[in-house]
Amino acid sequence: MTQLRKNILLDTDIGTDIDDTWALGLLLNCPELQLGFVLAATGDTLYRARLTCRILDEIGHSEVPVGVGIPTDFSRTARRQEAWVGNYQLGDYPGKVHQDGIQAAGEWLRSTEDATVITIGPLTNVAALCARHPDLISRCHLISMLGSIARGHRDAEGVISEYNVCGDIRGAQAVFKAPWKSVTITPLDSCGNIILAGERYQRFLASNRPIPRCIRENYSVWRKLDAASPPLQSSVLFDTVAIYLAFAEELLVMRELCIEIDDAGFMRKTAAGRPVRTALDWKDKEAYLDLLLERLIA
Ligand SMILES: [Ca+2]
Repeated sequence: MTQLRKNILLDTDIGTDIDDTWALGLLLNCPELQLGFVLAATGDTLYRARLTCRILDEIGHSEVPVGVGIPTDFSRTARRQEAWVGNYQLGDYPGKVHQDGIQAAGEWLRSTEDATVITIGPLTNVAALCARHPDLISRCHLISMLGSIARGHRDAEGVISEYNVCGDIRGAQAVFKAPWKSVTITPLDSCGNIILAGERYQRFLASNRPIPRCIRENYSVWRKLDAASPPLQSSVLFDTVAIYLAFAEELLVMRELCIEIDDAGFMRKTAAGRPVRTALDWKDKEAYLDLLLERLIA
């Protein structure tokens, strides 16, 4: 029997760190997942929606509707892929574009069986969805790249207030209090050191498929604005792990933790917290890097 593909709503702050662009490419190449809606999150959400539309158009996926999410403080937005977006406007997208992305995302959730919401940015949009549609949220699963339990970036010991939490702490707290069917996260503990390098990166460079080509074009524009990034490997691909968790988790060490988010944006393990399926570490990180590469160039 063929398994049905999971229906996915992706909420993304694509266009600042480049890992969202890789995550979007990975998602579209996963046969287990059906991308049904993309919602642009945080900062200059119009720019992020234009970037999403141009990527989807370029790689032949303009069947996916795109929503402009709630704009927040633009000073948090580095428009690092703007040179690649160029003059591309929302009206150029052959697919559907929704100026009120929250409303349209709510309608999509209402008409979709057993949806999974994947969030890979600060949680302003998703908190608004929870406030407007608590009845819909109780039918959905949530998967997030979010937080830090015992480690920070690049396996550094110690807990930090992670970007997607501290980008909207109240939003993150509200999302954690909403009645999701299930909540699963990849904190920095598992996603903070995912890099394609060496032979894997060479194979990524050599692929002529539309998705790796589009990621490479964006990465070269992005990298010009990030002098710290080494030339012959990817940057850290945090958000790809949230995509992986939407169809498998056997390569990860998973634990059910009760988590609360405090007012400074730290995750605290406490009996009063919400149960969260948490990817704490890898059972086999090398196997994940192989899978990531094979999916990206498939
Ligand atoms: Ca992100």
